[in-house]
This record gives sequence, C-alpha cells and structure tokens, in this order.
Amino acid sequence: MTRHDTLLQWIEEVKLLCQPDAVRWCDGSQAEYDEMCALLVANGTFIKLNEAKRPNSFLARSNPNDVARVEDRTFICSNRKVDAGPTNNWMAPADMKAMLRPLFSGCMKGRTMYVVPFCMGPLGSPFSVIGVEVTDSPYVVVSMKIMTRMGKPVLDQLGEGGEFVPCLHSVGKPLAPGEKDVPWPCSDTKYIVHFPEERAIWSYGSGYGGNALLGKKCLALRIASVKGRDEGWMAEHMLISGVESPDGRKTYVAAAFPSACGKTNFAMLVPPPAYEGWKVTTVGDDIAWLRPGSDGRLWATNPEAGYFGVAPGTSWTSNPNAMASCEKNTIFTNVALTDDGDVWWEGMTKELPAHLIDWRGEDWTPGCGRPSSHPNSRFTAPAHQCPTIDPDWEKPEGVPIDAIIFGGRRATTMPLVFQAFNWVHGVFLGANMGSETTAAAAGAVGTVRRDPMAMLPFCGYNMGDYFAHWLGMRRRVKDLPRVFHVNWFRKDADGKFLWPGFSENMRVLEWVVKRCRGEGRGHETQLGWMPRYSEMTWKGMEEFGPPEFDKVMQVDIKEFRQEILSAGELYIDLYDHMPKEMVFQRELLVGRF
Ligand code: TSX
Ligand code: MN
Repeated sequence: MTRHDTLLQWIEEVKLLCQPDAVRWCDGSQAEYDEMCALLVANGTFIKLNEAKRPNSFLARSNPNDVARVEDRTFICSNRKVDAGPTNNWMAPADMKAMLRPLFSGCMKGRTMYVVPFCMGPLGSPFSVIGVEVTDSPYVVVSMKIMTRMGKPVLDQLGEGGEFVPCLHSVGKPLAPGEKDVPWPCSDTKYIVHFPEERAIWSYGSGYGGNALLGKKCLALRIASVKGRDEGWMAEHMLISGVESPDGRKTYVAAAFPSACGKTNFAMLVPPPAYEGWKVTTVGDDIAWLRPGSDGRLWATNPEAGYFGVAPGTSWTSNPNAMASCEKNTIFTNVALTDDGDVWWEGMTKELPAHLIDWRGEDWTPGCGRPSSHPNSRFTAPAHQCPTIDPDWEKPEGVPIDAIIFGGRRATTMPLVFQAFNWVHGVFLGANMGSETTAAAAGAVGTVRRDPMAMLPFCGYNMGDYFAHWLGMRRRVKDLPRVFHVNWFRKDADGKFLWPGFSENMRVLEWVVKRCRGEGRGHETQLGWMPRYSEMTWKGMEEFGPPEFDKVMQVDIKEFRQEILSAGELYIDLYDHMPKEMVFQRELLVGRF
C-alpha cells in the first residue's frame, strides 16, 4: 500500500501495542464501503433502511453511555501547562502516554485494525492536511469515508515522505476468544487526547462522533488551530456560505455560533420568496480554515467532505437542503426507526408517527413520555448532496471572505444585528460571545455561558494566546473581513420570539453584504453600526413594522451593565494571557455607555 517508512513503522508499533487479530489498509473504494456496511449489518451495528425510501442508507444505535463528545475526558497535552491554558484539561505528554499505554495494550484483541488514510481539505491542495487514523471500529471507517477524502488517493498524495498526523483510535473493548461482539462496543473509560507539539491524537473508549472521527474536531480544529497559530492562519468553528445578489455579485461570509443556534440551518439558508434572484450557497457547515491570500484578502476552505448534523429539529420547513442532503447514502445514528424502514426524529414532521422503534431499540408511541430520537442524534451525509453546495466548495485556494458573523442564543440584551467598528472591536465581540443556558445544558437557566468564537471546547492552545493570534491577523491580512454580531433569539416579556428567524434571516444577511460592498449608511450606536428600519428590505414581511424592529434592535443600558460584568468572568480566568486590546475594548464599551 505504501513505502512511507515513518507510517509503516508507526503502524508496526501500534500493531504491537494493540495486538489486533488482523490489519486492513483501507483503499476508500465504493466496493470497500459496501463491504464494510454489509459487515456492520451482519454485526448488528447497522440496520439497512428501506431501499425505496432511503437508498443506500443505514441506522446505527449507540450504547446509551456513548452519545456525545466527552469534554471532561478531552485533554490538550502540550509540553507546558500554560500552553493548554485554563480552559483545557492538561497532563504532561509523558505522563499521559504512561497512563494510556496500558489501556491501549491488547485493546484490539479479537478485532481488525483498520488503517484509514484521510485528507482534510481537497486532495492535492497545498493547504490540506493528511492524517492516518488507525481504528478498530468499522463504523468509524465508513463514517470517515463520508466526512473526509479517504483511502488510496491519500496515500499516493502522501508519497514516501509526506507529513501526516497519526490518529490512534480504539473503542476499548477487546474480545476474548469466542466472545460475541455487541452492536456498539465502547468502554466506560474514555480519553480524547491531543499532543499539539507532536501533532498526534490518541482516542480511547468511544465510537461516537467527534470522539472517534478524529479528522473533524480533533484534527481540523484542535490540532489545526495550533498549526494555524504557528504558520499564520486560523482553524475556526465556522460555517461558510456565499450570498449572490440578482446582479450576479457574490459575497462570502463565515459565521461562528455556539451549539443549538441552528448553524447548519444558516449555512443552508433558503431566501424568502420576496428575494427573487438572490441565492445562498453552502461551502461548509462546521469548520473553516482561514488563510491570508497573496491578494491581501482572507480565504476560506472547508476541510470536511460531509455533514455530521444534529437530526432533531431538521425538517423540510426548517432546512430543506439538509433534508435533501440526507435523502440517500446516509448513516443515521440514534434516531428512530419507522415501521416502513425509514427514519424519524422530533421536529421532522408536524404529525407524529403512530409507532416507532426509538433510539434505544424500544417501542415508542406518541404518548409514551420519551423522545424517540436522542437529542444529539445525527445524520452523516456527503456534502455534495446538498442542493445549494457552492460550485467553488472544493477549490484549493478556497473562497474570499468579506464578512465574519458571530452570534449567540440570547433572550435579552443582544440586538438582532450590529457591525463592529473595526477588527479589534470585532475580535472583542467574538471573545465575549455566549448563549443563554437551556434546561439541557449545565448551569442555571438564564445565565450566559461564554463560548468565545464557539471555540472553547475546540481550541488546542491557550485561549488568551488565541485572541492574540486573532488580533495578529491585522498584520497578515490587508483587506480584513468586516465583523458582525447577530442574535435570532431575542424574546419579549411574554417569552415570545421577537424575530421570525430561518429564511427571514436573509434580510440581515442582505444588510451584512451591503455593508461589505460599501452600500448602506448604517448609524453609529454604543454597540457598533446598526441598520435603520428604512435601510433593510421588508418586502413580504410588511407586518414587521418600525415598532417591532425597534424592539428587536433595542439597546438597554441596564441590560448592558449586567452584560459587561458577566463577560468579565472570562478575563479573570485568562488574566495573565488576555491581550490588553481586549481589556481596552471593554473600557471603551463602558465609556460609550
Ligand atoms: O435554526 C434556527 N435559526 C437559523 C436559521 C437559519 N432556529 C432553530 C433553532 C436552533 C437549533 C431558530 N429558532 C431560529 C433561526 O433563525 N429562530 C428560532 C426561534 C423561532 C422559533 C420558532 C418560530 C420563530 C422563531 N416560529 C414562528 O415564528 C411561527
Ligand atoms: Mn460543530
């Protein structure tokens, strides 16, 4: 398969450590994919869905103890603790390896070890990063086939001496001779470990999502953020989309939102009927690699090849493009099975099916008091199946970004949209980002959980140094993107949403694009530049008049006193690494009030 000595040597080491029964080099072919899916069906991991309703698609049900990323088991093992910073778990690399080696020792007994070469970014692009994931999970192999460029072409690209990120993964459940496997093997002991200086990843005990598909959060965000810091670019937790106006001009935006803000919905936005001739295209829905171009602009690529989207809430109304993306060739995890062999989840249709098999494999009826799908259930679908996929989504150089949008889920305080005064102010807005905690998340309901740039769980180094790196992009990019803050989730005193959201967000997006193109005067407020009612398009939304607009745009001094105090917590955590620009921006904000 390869004559890459370092790779062959590493595979030998892993083989000796994990002691699999067999080793298989994955070529990434369709035949291999089909064979692995058949194996997963035979093992009981996969249920083949109705070929007429959901062609070439499968349902997997995970172990109930393995349903999400495990942040408290995620470690950044930099040589120095200060380089991981106070917001990451840390252990010295040698200590971590000494602890993990006994866990990995013999962990693949009774299983096949798959060698999965993968490429984050288009094959052949000078900006792509190659990884090799060694895993004992065939579920991971087929998922990596959808989410990355995978297999033999990657080894060809790697050649005999190319660089790769070694990614070691085991579900942590060796089989004794004759022992029968379970549908979703995993371990109660879980470790998701990154060695940023060595650029290596070790993951143990989980087969789910970001814990196991190591190209995504582990490589394309945590390891890539460190690589970006060292090399002068940025790995960000952002969607990328294109906005085309009727005159044919196109403007690309990148946007960061914390979880549960509808990021995939925004990435695949359908303009409302009044926006005839406007088009929104999708480059990516989760990760953006941003680099300075030789033309002085900031260019974005999506390192992924698929969507690993949250299923519940996705419908033909809320996101028809996501629904179309997962119509075929899709792996569903932890959603419900219908009686006719299709899938269903909460929020997919208004009418509830009379009977389902829920994500735990039990009978479900509308009145039973349990959700049929796990709240973190997913679809894994090829990106090119999205009807709005951007024609340039695989261009090696990426697409030029004119706007960066930060957002959060805020019932109070934050207006619908405003624009930062400048780059440093924009970085300050990103650093203070957050969402109100809901019943599902930890913390008291109504308090703001800060998630700077939506990167808190994904930054592979000290968050204070990360802000400094953002600020430093001033020196590297001549024509910086304009920065905006949005909030689709403001509520009135009765708890009613003040903004209809979804397609109507196009009206905000249009203003953003206009500002980038030097159109639209805006007016200066304490927070930044804001649109006047008259400056936005209201065709098809005439019932939303100036009084409604004023409510969703209102800036309340009392609320902002609280906001400034609450945002200060992060400054205490990061005090010795917080760039002084952030402290000064806070002073300027206080001054404006
Ligand atoms: O994804 C959402 N977006 C972005 C869409 C491009 N959601 C879904 C929740 C996040 C997982 C939203 N929910 C958005 C939104 O803009 N806005 C809301 C809040 C909302 C919910 C329901 C209504 C209105 C607003 N319904 C009616 O007005 C009838
Ligand atoms: Mn994400």
